Amino acid sequence: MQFAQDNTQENAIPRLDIDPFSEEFLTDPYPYHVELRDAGPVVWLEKYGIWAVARHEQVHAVMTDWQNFISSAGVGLANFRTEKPFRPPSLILEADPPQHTRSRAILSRILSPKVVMQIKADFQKEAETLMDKLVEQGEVDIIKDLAEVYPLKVFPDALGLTEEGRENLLLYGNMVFNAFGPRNKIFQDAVERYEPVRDWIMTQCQRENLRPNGFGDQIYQAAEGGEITMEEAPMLVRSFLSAGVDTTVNGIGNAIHALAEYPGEYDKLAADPSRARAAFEESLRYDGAVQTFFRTVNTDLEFAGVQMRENQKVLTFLASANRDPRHWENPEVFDIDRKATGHMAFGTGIHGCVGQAIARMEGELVLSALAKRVKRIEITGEPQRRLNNTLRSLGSLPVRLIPH
Ligand code: OVM
Repeated sequence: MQFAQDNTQENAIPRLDIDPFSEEFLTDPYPYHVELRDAGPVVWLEKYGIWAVARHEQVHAVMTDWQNFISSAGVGLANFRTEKPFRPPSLILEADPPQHTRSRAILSRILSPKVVMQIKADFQKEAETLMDKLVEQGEVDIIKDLAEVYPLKVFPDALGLTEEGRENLLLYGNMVFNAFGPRNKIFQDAVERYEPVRDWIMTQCQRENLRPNGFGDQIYQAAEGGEITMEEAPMLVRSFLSAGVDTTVNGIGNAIHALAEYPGEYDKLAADPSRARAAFEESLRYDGAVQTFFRTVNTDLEFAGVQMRENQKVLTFLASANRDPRHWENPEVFDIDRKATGHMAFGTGIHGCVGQAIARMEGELVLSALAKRVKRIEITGEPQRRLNNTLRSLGSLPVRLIPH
């Protein structure tokens, strides 16, 4: 690491040549997070000419200051003020107030904790049925047979999507989350695989393809009520398709991976399945699906002792904040008894995950169905990573499920 001797800065700025989108980093980001956090509260990443924050305090500070650290210029590496977005910007993720406020109000109503309670019975039935089948099989792939199957069933059902072609959502999500990073090989491969399903995705956002009164149709009802325009409705449905599947697929995959790697923690859960919610929460802290998001500096400002300039990009390491020893005790330990609240896996502030109630419910129901049936999880083969510029993702986790 080098320290710049810049007399205009009160403190020397740590300048690192780490590439957070390299294969080495994405394969195991956690040792790099230590380096980033220890270098300082804010660091400059030479390779991309961007700021980065990796400590809990600064990640939280950036995330809660939406006026200075804006989203409308994109929440990936690209700056929409100077570069063409790879797709029309999201009306909620890549927006600031007042546009963001309008979109957010609709989505928070559709995904409110009250609504989530009303669909819980359906989501639970699916989790229990699927787990019965997996335990019967005995030898399964947690990713391909469970983590990719469950969210791809329950969430599109709630949206009101047709049965046919739902697996296309995985290719779409994979591409969207890669697109927050640089135009590297990982991104190029994802775009290539998504290209054939591009039209299918946008077609699913049309009202005639959404079951009456499902989440998707409710967006159109909000448009009828004048909250947004009819042209904006399919774009908000697109947000469900972008953010609602890959996130929970990887959240569930990472949770069971952590439990399989910490048999002592799994024992606690298997002895008391009512701890499923706490176990899922801790897995979000320990190995969350969404690792990073960017913001854009709206106006020249000073932050944590450094002078930032309008239009500069700031990379926030959510998953590093979640293991910052300045905030957590023994952060490298997966401990389902810990109070994991305050983690950044869902972000925080006005852009904090609007679907977090439904995400938590999916995680809880899957872990609880597992714990009720399975005494022990044995990893039977090398877990395979699927590298993604934003998501912490496994492609395969072969296990044997030993029943009670
Ligand atoms: C969206 C969107 C896409 C990806 C992620 C996300 C985590 C939102 O299109 O609105 O939130």
